[in-house]
Amino acid sequence: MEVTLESIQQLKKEKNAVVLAHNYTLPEVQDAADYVGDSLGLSRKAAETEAEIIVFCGVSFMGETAKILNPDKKVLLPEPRAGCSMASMCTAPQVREMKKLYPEAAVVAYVNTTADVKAEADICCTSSNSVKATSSLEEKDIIFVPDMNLAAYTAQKLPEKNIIPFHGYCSAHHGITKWQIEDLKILHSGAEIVSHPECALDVLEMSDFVGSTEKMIDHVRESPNGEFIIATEVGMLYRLGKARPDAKFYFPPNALCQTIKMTDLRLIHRALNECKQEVVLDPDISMRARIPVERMLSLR
Ligand code: CIZ
Repeated sequence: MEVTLESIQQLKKEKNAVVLAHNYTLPEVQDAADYVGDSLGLSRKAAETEAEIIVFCGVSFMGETAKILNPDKKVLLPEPRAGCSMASMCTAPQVREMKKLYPEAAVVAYVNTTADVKAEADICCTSSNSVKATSSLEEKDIIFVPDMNLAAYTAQKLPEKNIIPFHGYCSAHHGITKWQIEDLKILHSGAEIVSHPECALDVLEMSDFVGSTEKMIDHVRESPNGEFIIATEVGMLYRLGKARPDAKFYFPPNALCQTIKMTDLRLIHRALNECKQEVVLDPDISMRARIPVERMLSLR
């Protein structure tokens, strides 16, 4: 049977399901989704939805976050092997060790973490609210996991805090070098440099704008410029192109997350049809992880 957007719309109606997709997913997946966005927007949508089934098109920590917020709903991850290399770099025992070393410190966990790691945190954050989440804590000492680049970006914005980073990173963003950006700038001297805070600090320092994927799209939409060097995962081209069909976008050649591209229309159809590939979490971990996720969502 041919899988079409129409057949997915039909299944969504029959099953009372909503499809959420990250900005890096394949264009066909974004077209099938009810909402496409960054981690914060997706978490908010997951928390608000009335649908009985959430189909999460992204990587496993995103599906887990939706399940943490909706323990009584079915959350389906169409491709359960779609992991996040950064999330798998940091384990709960490692965070507990850091807590022992810095007993006075509070823990900020980027949402790109497993549920077990979130369960160890005082607050979660995304790339769009890491500064707000960190500054909402009374403690001066902050253990920040797992992304050392987001930690460095946040530390630069909050000199009053003592940020203790875990040494994790996103392979797609950490692999973007300032030399690649400089080369692109030589070729396209009028282009604005728009970067994601998972990039290394030397890339951020040469950027005209830094923000989460959704903030990058908002920035590009509003900018009078017609050319942009984009330091994030190449899947963003689809939304950027829709936001600014008149503009030109240049990406570093290696900015690719393979696992987020594993989900396609066929897998979404199968997950919906068979109601399989459900995200299952330990209820105790899930309950503990919900506290820092909700604390983040309550930030205004
Ligand atoms: O969509 C983004 O900006 C990513 C990759 C993470 C986030 O925190 O939203």
